[in-house]
Amino acid sequence: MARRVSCSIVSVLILAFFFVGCLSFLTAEEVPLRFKNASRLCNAKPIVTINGMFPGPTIYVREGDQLQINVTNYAQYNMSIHWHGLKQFRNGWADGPAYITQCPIQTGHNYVYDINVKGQRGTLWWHAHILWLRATVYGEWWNKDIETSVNQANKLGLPPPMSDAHTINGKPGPLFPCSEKHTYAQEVLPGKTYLLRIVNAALNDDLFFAIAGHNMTVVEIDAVYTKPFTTQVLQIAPGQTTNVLVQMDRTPGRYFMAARPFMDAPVPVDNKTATEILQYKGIPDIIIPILPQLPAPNDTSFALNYNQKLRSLNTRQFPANVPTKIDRNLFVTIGLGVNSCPSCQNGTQFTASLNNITFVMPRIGLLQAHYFNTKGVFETDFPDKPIKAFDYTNAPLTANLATQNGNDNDTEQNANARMQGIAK
Ligand SMILES: [Cu+2]
Repeated sequence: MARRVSCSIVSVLILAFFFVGCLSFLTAEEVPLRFKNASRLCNAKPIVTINGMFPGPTIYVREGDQLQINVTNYAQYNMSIHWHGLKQFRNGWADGPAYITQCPIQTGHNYVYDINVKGQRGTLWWHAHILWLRATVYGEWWNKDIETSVNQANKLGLPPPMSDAHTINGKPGPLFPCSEKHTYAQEVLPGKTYLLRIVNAALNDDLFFAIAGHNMTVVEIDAVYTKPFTTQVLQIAPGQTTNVLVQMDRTPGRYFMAARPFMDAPVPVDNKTATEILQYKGIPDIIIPILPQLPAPNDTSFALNYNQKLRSLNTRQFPANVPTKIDRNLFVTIGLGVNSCPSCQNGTQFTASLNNITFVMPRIGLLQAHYFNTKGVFETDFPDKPIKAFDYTNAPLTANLATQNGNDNDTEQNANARMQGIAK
């Protein structure tokens, strides 16, 4: 049976946050739309909220449910909602990335996402999906308007500005200024085991996460059961989810949960520590919590070790059905190129690429172009391997780092301007 949820996007920027669990379904009540100022780190700014909430509401569904989510955009930016990690089997129209599977929802318009939840169980999440507007309900906070800052950085060819804080449940924790009253404390009962649903909602940062004094048993990642393993520290990539079991078996007290980025390349990241508090019932707020030990920000061996522990559960009930017959081999390198940019500060601009080809934002959704067989929107000759072989992993890279455009009909500046609603 279809279930219908109304979500209203409000305010200046957008934000969203949500989980799919295997619990019962809650119908979100429609909440009157309102612009909302959020304040963190002594700075207030307007942000987009969903149903007036920051972070947005949680949606609980059962496996097998069909969901209809009616998103109405009352913000002044065009945007869409991406249902991150939900497998949209032959259902691409409901996936949500703007200009990929749909045009963004314009201000004052709505779009109904029709989703079947099949073959997945655990935690997934949703968020706004257009450029850096996806930063709003995310796990990072910028004091300045992030859309403006990113546009300025792009014009100058500079890396995007670092965030001012990571957050946990929208809050940076008491290690930050003006954050005492914005600290999240989770009350727990001694002797119980809790399931924590953890989402890395940062834009680009891999994160370490730990709870002082407590081990975590990883049981599910990205809505797939894993072979359980116990660890003191999690590593979680942006967009990834991890469910863990935690036993409250320590001396009742207050313990910090903490998150900080992992970065072992020479790239500046916001390496401050976000915290929230695990608080045993009955323990007064005046007790100062203990901080967990996190690996050093550049601890490559921790990262390699941790990732080797990730295995699917692979039981008869939950098999890992990996296709073993290969029809066509693809070799795709993901990289950061450097293109010449005469108007940029250093005459160059960083450019993300696959097989040294840069994506250029199209004028209409790619799925739409595919469906209506519209020519000139995308090309179908993406190479099975990089056109020019190079040393893919070693530094320093001295070869020509320039990329090619995936679409000859447009410029990136035009595409960016269109996304901001400046050009049509
Ligand atoms: Cu996503």
